[in-house]
Amino acid sequence: MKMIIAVINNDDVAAASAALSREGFWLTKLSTTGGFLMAGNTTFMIGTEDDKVDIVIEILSRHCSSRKEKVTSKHSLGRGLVSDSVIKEVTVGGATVFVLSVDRALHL
Ligand code: 2BA
Repeated sequence: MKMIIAVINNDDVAAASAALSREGFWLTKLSTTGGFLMAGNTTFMIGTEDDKVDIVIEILSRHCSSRKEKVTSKHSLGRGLVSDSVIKEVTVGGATVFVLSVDRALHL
């Protein structure tokens, strides 16, 4: 069994979670904050069988698009920037996906 942890842009959450549920996957959604942009995003936890991991990744890639976001220093305080005039463009997502092995999964 695997645990897929996927950080998703909030704009893609509704479509991605609906598609996963439609395909029969179980998921938990956590409200999270990116450490760089300090903006809200959503982290999915999806427990599934090893042979279904690629299906999940395919669904996520279909519904999570990458986009450019402008970053001002106010959003980047975590990196120690101080000038209000600093504006930078970063490419955010699709989705950032981690696949972890699970030793045991129990529903008690
Ligand atoms: P944030 O940390 O807010 O990062 C948003 C975007 O800013 C990133 O997009 C990337 O384009 C840029 N970025 C992040 N850290 C940077 C740095 N140190 N220097 C330059 N640019 C940087 P994504 O890579 O698509 O990441 C989207 C969100 O996924 C992140 O939001 C974070 O919440 C999560 N994430 C990405 N990689 C991660 C990792 N290795 N571990 C944990 N969470 C991660």
